[in-house]
Amino acid sequence: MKIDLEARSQEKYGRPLAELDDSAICAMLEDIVREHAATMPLNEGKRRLYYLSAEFLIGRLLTNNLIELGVYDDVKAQLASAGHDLGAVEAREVEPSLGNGGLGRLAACFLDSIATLGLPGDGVGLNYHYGLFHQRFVDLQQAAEPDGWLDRQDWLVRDEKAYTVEFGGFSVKSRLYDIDVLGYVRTTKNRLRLFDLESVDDSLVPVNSIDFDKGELAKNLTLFLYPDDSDDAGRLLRVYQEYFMVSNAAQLILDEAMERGSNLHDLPDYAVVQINDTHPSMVIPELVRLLVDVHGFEFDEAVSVVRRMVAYTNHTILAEALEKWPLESLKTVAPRIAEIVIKLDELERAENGSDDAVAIVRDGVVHMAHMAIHYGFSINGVAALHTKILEDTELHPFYELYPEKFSNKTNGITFRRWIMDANPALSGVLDDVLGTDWRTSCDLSGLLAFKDDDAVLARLDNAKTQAKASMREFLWETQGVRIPEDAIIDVQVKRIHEYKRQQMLALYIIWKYLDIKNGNIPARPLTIIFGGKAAPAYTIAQDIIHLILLLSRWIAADPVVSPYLQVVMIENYNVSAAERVIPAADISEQISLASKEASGTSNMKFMLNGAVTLCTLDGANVEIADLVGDENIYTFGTSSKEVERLYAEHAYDAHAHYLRPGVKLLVDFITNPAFLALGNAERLHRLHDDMAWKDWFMALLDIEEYIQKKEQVLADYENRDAWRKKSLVNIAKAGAFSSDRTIRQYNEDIWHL
Ligand code: NBG
Repeated sequence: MKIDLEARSQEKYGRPLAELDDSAICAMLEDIVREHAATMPLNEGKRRLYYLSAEFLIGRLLTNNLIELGVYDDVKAQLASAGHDLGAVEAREVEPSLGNGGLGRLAACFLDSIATLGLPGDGVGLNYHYGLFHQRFVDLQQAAEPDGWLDRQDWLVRDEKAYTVEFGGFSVKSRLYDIDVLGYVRTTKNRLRLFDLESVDDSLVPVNSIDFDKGELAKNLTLFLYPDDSDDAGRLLRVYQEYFMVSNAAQLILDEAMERGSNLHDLPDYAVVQINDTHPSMVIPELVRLLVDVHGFEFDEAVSVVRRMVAYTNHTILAEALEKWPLESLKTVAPRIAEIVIKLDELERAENGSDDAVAIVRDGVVHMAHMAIHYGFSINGVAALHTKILEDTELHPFYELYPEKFSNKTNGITFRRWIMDANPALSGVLDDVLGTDWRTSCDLSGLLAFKDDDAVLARLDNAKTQAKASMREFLWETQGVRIPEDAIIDVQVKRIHEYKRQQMLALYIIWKYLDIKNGNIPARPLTIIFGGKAAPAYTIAQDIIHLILLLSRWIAADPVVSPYLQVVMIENYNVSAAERVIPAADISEQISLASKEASGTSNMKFMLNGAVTLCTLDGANVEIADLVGDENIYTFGTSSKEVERLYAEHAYDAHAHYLRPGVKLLVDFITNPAFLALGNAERLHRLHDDMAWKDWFMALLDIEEYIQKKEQVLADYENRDAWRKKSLVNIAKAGAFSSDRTIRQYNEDIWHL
């Protein structure tokens, strides 16, 4: 592809490139990419993958697409010679926040890899008008504001396909928008297909608030990703959204299969559906419904067709995230689907002679995961440990029924975004040292040969310095904070959740603060960076944010401690922020309570960018530890086996741990009078009492070992040569976590495209 920006500028704006502002250039580049993508043919193949997901956290697309098209360097150079900076141009693009965190970002990485491998496969989801809320900090607390993106985006292309979705008592018309998904240096593409409502009404969303009337379904169905589900109206709206998504998806799947020659009896030869977590699992009864009611199939045959084409990925063992909907809700939303679900339940009970433990409908509640396992042909976990826990414990009765359906597919990340786009300095060093093959193979193991090469180690170190400079600039511009140049950068960025234990890092900060106060002056400054949103209905998570913000302010105001310790909580952490912060990190905090983090994917991004991991043996951390070896990672904490035992036997006594002198001191700091005066006393008391009496995710169990480990990490950092080697080994071993590898495995074991 050849681009002449000067000519284009004249054509579009009638002005020379040098005179355009960043927004105009951004819009022009988006046009160029979109128009070019429109001419690219789709990946073809008899069997097509439909990756169904309620979330696609795609991030900004411009730079990424320029990289995929292989024109990034050229565009950058043309802009530079006209006095423009591509970085500043790219910052003009709005970021769609169509996801929460790992689950949605994984879906986006997967789309990138599916396209890069040239496989025929599209993402299917919803075109939310407002993504996850925009986070602001007001009075040291999280405030949630609507995050509209549609009116300022340039990628969605209207598709002529449209369907009718029948709900109980009314029906709606849908509208489809596509975003082209390009693969790395490929001439063919896939699409992300987002369904919207024809009759949606944006004016229902009040300015500055994410509260809205949940009653007017024909107008609000696609307004929000994750409407607050702490009340019945919100939960019901979720079911409406999910059914809207899968009904459209199922109609699209049948349509396209027939267009390509399927008689529907052979549908599994034409389509395979991957259900990303339980949100899209109603696609099973919906496909059955369409085959029976619209296409005249017998129920049994319809079921047998659907069984051969649906696969399910589980992303969590947390009960709160395994959806269970009241049968009554299904009856309200889609009565025919409720009928089919009941029949599927009866059929399963008859076939397996099985009991309530694995039932789809039990006590008036529909277990979505159970339906997906019985009627899907594959179920996978997202890291080795997670899959093992599913097989041995959480889903054990299902594993006994269908051992052949279970497999592991350890998550991955796309190297296009997470190193080529996010870390040009490091990418450049890798090109020089390894040649550019790694850009397609994602194999970085050649780096190991340079473990003792001072020149290469120095170059890697220099890339880290550049990444830190870029992050410092970003944090100054967007957050108004200055980071010391020589600070160790210690980062925990992810959704705020007690199981991820941001509160444990907060306790470490208190410990460190007191330690410095006691005269133990660190060798160099430590900057601890948090980023993440707390679900609006999740009170304790908001309390944790409050504590972090308060600690940040408290420490910044302390003249003795502040030169050595800094706490930063990034406002509105998102994919764009991640791209600036992750490359700069020295320490990657992956400190979830063992057994609770299904995989984690930021752990992989940090590793790829040369951070050293400080972690519990949870999720994919276990695999990282195996790969890099003991000397290149810091692990601590109670094992997942022991944690499972503590839960099973109700044997964890939070208060006993709290009463240990070293621990009590830290927890009680949260409610010291000066602190209470500066912050929100209600939040601080609640958080304190929760930790002292409940501590459901056992932060107090691991805190002492965590503090020790972290101090060891900081001491080891001072041995700069040894640390650089650790960093090199981490980068060299990260190839295992390329999502290209993950997608190859899905394809070989599950999809067979
Ligand atoms: C998340 C897990 C992460 C995992 C991602 C992607 C949900 C429900 N699950 O550990 O918490 O990395 O999924 O698999 O968001």
